[in-house]
Amino acid sequence: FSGIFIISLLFIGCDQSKKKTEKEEDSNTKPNIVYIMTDDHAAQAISAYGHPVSQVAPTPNIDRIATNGAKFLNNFCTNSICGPSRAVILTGKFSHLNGFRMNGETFDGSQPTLPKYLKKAGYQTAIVGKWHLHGKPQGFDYWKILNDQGNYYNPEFIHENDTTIVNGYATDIITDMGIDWIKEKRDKDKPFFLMVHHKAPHRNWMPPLRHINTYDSVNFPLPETYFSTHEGQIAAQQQQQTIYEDMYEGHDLKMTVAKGSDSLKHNPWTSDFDRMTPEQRKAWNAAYRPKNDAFHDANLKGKDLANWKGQRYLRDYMGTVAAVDEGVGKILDYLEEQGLTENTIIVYTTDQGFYLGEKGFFDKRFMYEESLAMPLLIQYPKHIEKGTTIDALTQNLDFAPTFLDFAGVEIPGSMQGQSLLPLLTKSENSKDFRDAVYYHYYDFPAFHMVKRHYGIRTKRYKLIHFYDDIDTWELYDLKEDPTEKHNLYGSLEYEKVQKKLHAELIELQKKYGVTQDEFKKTPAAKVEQAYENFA
Ligand code: SGN
Ligand code: CA
Repeated sequence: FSGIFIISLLFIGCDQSKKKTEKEEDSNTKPNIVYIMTDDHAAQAISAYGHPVSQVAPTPNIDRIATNGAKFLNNFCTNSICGPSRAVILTGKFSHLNGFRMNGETFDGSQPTLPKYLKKAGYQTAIVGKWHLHGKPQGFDYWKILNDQGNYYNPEFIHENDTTIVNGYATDIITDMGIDWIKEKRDKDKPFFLMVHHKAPHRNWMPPLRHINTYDSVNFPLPETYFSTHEGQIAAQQQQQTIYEDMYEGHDLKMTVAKGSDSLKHNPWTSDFDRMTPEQRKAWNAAYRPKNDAFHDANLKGKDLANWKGQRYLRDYMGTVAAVDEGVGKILDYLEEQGLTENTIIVYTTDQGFYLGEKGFFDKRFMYEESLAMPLLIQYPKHIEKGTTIDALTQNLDFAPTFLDFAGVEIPGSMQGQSLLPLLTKSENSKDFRDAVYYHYYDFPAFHMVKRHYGIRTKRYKLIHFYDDIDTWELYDLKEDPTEKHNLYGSLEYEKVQKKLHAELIELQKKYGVTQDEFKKTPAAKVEQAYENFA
């Protein structure tokens, strides 16, 4: 008996020491992940993507990630709106499976998520900044989140049971919270996963005081589709997100009622300005007064006025981006100083694409290119070659499987995305990755009145079905018509393409488990009422 006992003790001993070495090895080799995500950052406003707007207002720090690692050229969201995109990122599942289809719903936090899987695999997990899924974050060792959408100046943060105002500028505060967590709050024996989620550059585009004049003398190129009349695009004709028609002149464009006054024109959400300290407000007014006075003197009308609004929008938007870029630089520098760069995957992305005047729009929601696209940059010197570009059709759906793959965690079969690791390490060719992506937007009737729609995008084509209070199809040949001006649906020349896309769309819906329940219509009276309410 005693012999057996001693032998088994020996075995247990061996086993334990083996486990320990494995664990030690794990924490040395498992990469840290710093995931920086902004809110509404158009790829057009990141200089690494080469768009003319960003060339006059570059983002040198964000570009460092592209230079040191990989840039995705065809990365898309599955549902172009804040909360839903975040839910897809956390779960690796489409909205119809994770249950969060539109803003305002509450995310079922009890479901399996990326941070929970990573935690189980020995990671320390944290999130700071925008959450917007309502309900408290689960699966994070540490969290401090903005209250709802958050504010640029002196924002409120929720932490466990407290809601407190933190004085300062949101982007700077969130950056510092992220660095502080890496520096002071984590368990340094474990690999870590940190999500840094900014409010910027979300509406109402309030730059920090240090950037309220940065782009005053820059003339941003407005897109050639700025005055589009959306021929053949009924849903686009009926949206309410046109810069020169739907932006609130006070709240969004910071326009004043008269020369010599600091009083804002239409400003339904006064809290964005009222929450500034008297000193902040004074500095703000001192900067905007001369610009607004000059505007009053110019007495602009028609297209000139619309162009002026486009410039004001872009100057403010890029002012908020400038602070994001500085924050990214600060995080990158800190990781470098600490010798953490080699073993840390650094990601820069945003929750969905955004319009900078294309088709006359701001906001997102549509399956058109600017809001479907999601910039994505990833560096990880150990495994990703500098200056890699990837043109595979990728999605936010792939983020969770990718991070799990890098962390050596088995990807759960229930996740619908694919790991991007083989693309990043060049063991898989872009052309073999995926033929088409599926998209489905639900948030109607709602702010901006973009109708429900779903569709398929391949490398070259896009087929969209707008439903609910209309029933229209749109087809684009992105090679011939990259700005999606010509709806080709029903054209003889594209008959075959159209048929094939319809068949592929049905296949994708089958593959991803989309049922008839997803295509519900809103009662007509409710839609009508909403057009009035949101106008
Ligand atoms: C707010 C914005 C809208 C925006 C939604 C959704 N208005 O309602 O313009 O479309 O959020 O944005 S605001 O003036 O109140 O900011 S999202 O990023 O949360 O999806
Ligand atoms: Ca957003």
